[in-house]
Amino acid sequence: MPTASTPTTWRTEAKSFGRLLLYRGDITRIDTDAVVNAANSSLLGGGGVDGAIHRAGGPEILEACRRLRAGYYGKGLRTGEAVITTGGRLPARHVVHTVGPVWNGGHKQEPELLANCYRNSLRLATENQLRSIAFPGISTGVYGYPKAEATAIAVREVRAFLEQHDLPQEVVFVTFDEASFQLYERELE
Ligand code: AR6
Repeated sequence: MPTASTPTTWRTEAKSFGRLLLYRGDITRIDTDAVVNAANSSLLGGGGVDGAIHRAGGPEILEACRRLRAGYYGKGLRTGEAVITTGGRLPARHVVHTVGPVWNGGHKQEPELLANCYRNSLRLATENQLRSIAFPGISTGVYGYPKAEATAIAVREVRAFLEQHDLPQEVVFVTFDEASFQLYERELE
């Protein structure tokens, strides 16, 4: 059966920086082993990337999130933590849900919490033997994290992790707009 969102030719369009790739487009169409969702602590959906992932992936993802809430994550997922579910009908087999910090001026541990999102998501990828994972710009939408700072943290954390781990082999940064793409490009070059 065809998936709701068929993968695009993203791979041929992505810009490659060794094990890091940069792609401008819709993360719900990327067929990496996992895509990361910029979720909220309820895990029960929202707008932005979260809404797009649940829409494209279908009800299986929400059911998996509800099961997590019924179990260990009864109080929800804390900022900086990450969990993994099925990808439902997405081209990606898994979704890693993480909760980014809400930007509050920068003195409420936002940088550490955002770094934790990347580290914990990558740790789940390693533990689940995933070869590839795609990240959106966590916290850079509704949560208001300044994009340049968030991009620097994302690239720094992913690079540091990959230096220490063979898996995931490949990490894709997915941006929606051209300005964000250029921020990543500058960090990666
Ligand atoms: N593909 C790739 N990037 C996207 C897509 C997409 N389909 N859609 C948006 N972006 P946001 P946050 C970019 O607001 O700031 C939700 O309601 C977007 O341009 O999705 O972490 C959750 O439930 C931006 O740069 O996530 C939470 O309540 C980035 O993805 C809250 O929003 C993140 O924007 C989380 O806010």
